[in-house]
Amino acid sequence: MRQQNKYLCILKWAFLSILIVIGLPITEANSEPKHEPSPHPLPDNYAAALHKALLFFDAQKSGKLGKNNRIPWRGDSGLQDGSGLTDVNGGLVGGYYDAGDNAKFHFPMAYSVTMLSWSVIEYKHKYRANGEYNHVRDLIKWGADYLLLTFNSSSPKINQIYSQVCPYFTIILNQCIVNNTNIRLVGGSRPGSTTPDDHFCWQRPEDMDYPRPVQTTTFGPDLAGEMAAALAATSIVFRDNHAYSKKLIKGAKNIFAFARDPGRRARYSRGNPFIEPYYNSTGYYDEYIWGAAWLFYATGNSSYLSLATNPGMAKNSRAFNMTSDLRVFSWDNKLPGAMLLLTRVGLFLKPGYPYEAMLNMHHNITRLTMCSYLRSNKVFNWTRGGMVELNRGRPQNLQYVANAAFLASVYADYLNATGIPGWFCANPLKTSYVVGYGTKFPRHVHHRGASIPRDKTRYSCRGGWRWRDASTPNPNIVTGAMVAGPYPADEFKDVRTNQTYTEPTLAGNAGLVAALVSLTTGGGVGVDKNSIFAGVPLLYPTSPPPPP
Ligand SMILES: *[C@@H]1O[C@H](CO)[C@@H](O)[C@H](O)[C@H]1NC(C)=O
Ligand SMILES: *[C@@H]1O[C@H](CO)[C@@H](O)[C@H](O)[C@H]1NC(C)=O
Ligand SMILES: *[C@@H]1O[C@H](CO)[C@@H](O)[C@H](O)[C@H]1NC(C)=O
Ligand SMILES: *[C@@H]1O[C@H](CO)[C@@H](O)[C@H](O)[C@H]1NC(C)=O
Ligand SMILES: *[C@@H]1O[C@H](CO)[C@@H](O)[C@H](O)[C@H]1NC(C)=O
Ligand SMILES: *[C@@H]1O[C@H](CO)[C@@H](O)[C@H](O)[C@H]1NC(C)=O
Ligand SMILES: *[C@@H]1O[C@H](CO)[C@@H](O)[C@H](O)[C@H]1NC(C)=O
Ligand SMILES: *[C@@H]1O[C@H](CO)[C@@H](O)[C@H](O)[C@H]1NC(C)=O
Ligand SMILES: CC(=O)N[C@H]1CO[C@H](CO)[C@@H](O)[C@@H]1O
Repeated sequence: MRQQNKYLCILKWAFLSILIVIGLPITEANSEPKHEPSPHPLPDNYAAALHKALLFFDAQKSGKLGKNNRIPWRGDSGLQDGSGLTDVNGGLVGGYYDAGDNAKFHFPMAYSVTMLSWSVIEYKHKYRANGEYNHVRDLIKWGADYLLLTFNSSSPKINQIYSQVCPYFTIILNQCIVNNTNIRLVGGSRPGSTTPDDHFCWQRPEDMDYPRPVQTTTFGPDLAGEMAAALAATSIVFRDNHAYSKKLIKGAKNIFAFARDPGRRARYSRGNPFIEPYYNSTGYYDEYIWGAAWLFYATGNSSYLSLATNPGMAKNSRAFNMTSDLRVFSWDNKLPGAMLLLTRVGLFLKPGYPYEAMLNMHHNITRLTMCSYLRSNKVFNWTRGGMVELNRGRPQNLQYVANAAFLASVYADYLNATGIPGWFCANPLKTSYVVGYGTKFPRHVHHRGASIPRDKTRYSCRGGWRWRDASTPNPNIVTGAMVAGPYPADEFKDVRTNQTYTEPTLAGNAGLVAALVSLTTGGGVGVDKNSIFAGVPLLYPTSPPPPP
C-alpha cells in the first residue's frame, strides 16, 4: 500500500508539472489543419498541446522542405551547409535548427531524436489515436536522416564526426580561410566579435548570408553514444521499413564502436570554444549506458545489455552514487533515462542471472530518483508557484521539468499505478509557456525566424536587429514552442531580447512532446508493453565485455 501511494504521488507530480508548463485553465479550440485523419476527436488538453508541440519541430527544419512544409512562414534554408566538405555527398543539408538561433548542434539534436523515438515506442497507440503518428515519424526521420550524414555510417571504422554547423563566433586564424560558404575552424574564439555570424546577425534562416562553419571531432563518446541511441531508437520506430531500419542499426553499431574506441575517450566538447559555452558535455559514461541500452533493444544482442549493466559502467557514471544533479535528465545527462530503460528490462523481461542483480540496483536507484522529484522529499527547491527547480535555481528550467514529467509518467505506466488525476494547481501568472496554446502565451519569443516578417524583404545581418529589438509581438507564431520559462521566483517577462525567458529549444520540446503523449488518454492508457522488445527474443548469458 505504501508503495502504491508512492506511485500515485509520482503520477500526480507528473500531472502537476505538466499543468504548470502548459498553464491552466485552458479553453481553446484546435484550429490547426489536420494532416492525417484523427480517428477520434482530440480527447484532452494534453493532446491539443501535443499537436502544437510537434509543430515546433516543423518550424525548426533546415534544408529543402518540399511539399510537406506545415509552416507558412518557413522555406528552404541552409542549402549550402557542409558544401565545402569533400567526404559528404551533398553536404550537411537538413536536420533542425537548435533554438532561436540558426545553428545546428548535433548533440542535442540527436538527443531530441532519441526522445521523440522513445515516446513513439511507448505510446504509438496514443499518437495514432491523436492523428499524429505519421507526423512524428516524419519528424524523427528528418532528424535521423541528417544524423546519418554526419559520419560515414557504412564504415565499421569511423574516424570522425561532424559535430555542429555554425557556432556563434566565426574567426579568422592562421590557415583558416573564411568565405561565404563553409570553413573548417582550427580553434580560437572572439566573444563580442562584430564579425557577421550566427550570433551577431539576426536573420531568418532563409536569408542567412554569413559563413556557417562546420565543426569536426575525432573523439567524443558522448556525441557518438547519443547518436547511437538516436539511430537505434529510430530503428525500432521504423521496424516496419526493413531496409531503413537495417541501415539505422548499422549506423548505430558503427558509431557506437567509435564511442567505445579507447583512443577516442574524451568529451566531444572538450576545449572547443565553439561548443563548450553552449552544449558542453560533462561526461560520457551516461551515454555509454544509454547507447548500449538502446542498442540492446534495437538488436536484441545481449552483449549490449552486458555492457549497460557492467558494474564498471555504473561506477564510472556514478549511477549508484548519485548527486541531485545526476537525477536531472537532460540533453547532457542521460543517466536517469538510461536507468529507467534498464528498469524496464528488469520489470518486463526478468532476465535472471547474470543481469538480475544490476537491473534491480538500477530499479532501486530509479525509485529514489522518482522520489527526489516529489516536493515533500525536499531534494530540489520549488518555486512558490509550484515548479520544481531542476536547473539549480538557474533560469531556462522548463525543459528539465518536462523531461522529469516524462520519466515519472513512463515509470508510473511501467508500474501501472491506478490512475488518479493529480492536483489542480494554477501557475501564478496564469500563462501558458507553450506558444499558441491557451489564450495567454508568450508573443515575443526569442527566435530569428518567428520575429522577422516574411514580407519579401531580405533583412541583412544587422538589418534583422530592428526586429530583434522591436517591442512589437512576433509577426510569425512559432506554434508549439515551449519557451525557456520563468525564473525561480516565478518571474517571467515576455521580452525577445532576454532569451533566458523566451527562447525555445529543440531538446526542450522533445521532452515536452514525450511528456504530453504519455499523459494524454486518447488511444488508451499505459505504455505499449511489447513493441520495444520485438527485437529481443531471448536472453542468453554471455561472457562479460572488456571492462569499461
Ligand atoms: C569556400 O571554401 C571552400 C572550402 O575551402 C571552397 O571549396 C570554395 O570554393 C570556397 N568558395 C569561394 C566562393 O571562395
Ligand atoms: C565510408 O566507408 C566505406 C567502408 O569502409 C568506404 O568504402 C567509403 O570510401 C567511405 N566513404 C567516405 C566518404 O569516406
Ligand atoms: C564543461 O564540462 C567540463 C566537465 O564537467 C568542465 O570541466 C568545464 O568547465 C565545462 N565548461 C564550461 C564552459 O562550462
Ligand atoms: C553482438 O554484439 C557484439 C559486440 O558488438 C558482437 O561481437 C557479436 O558478434 C554480436 N552477436 C550477434 C549474435 O550478433
Ligand atoms: C559517492 O560520491 C561522493 C561525492 O560525489 C564521494 O565522496 C563518495 O566517496 C562516493 N561514494 C562511493 C561509495 O563511491
Ligand atoms: C532494492 O530495494 C529493495 C527494497 O528496498 C531491497 O529489498 C533490495 O535488496 C534492493 N536490491 C538491491 C539490488 O539493492
Ligand atoms: C536550494 O536553494 C538554496 C538557496 O538558494 C541553494 O543554496 C541550494 O543549492 C538549492 N538547492 C538545489 C538542489 O538547487
Ligand atoms: C534577463 O533577465 C534576468 C532576470 O531579470 C536578468 O538578470 C538578465 O540580466 C537579463 N538578461 C538580459 C540579456 O537582458
Ligand atoms: C492507469 C493504467 O494504466 N491502468 C491500467 C493498469 O493495467 C490494467 C490491466 O492491464 C489496465 O486495465 C489499466 O487500464
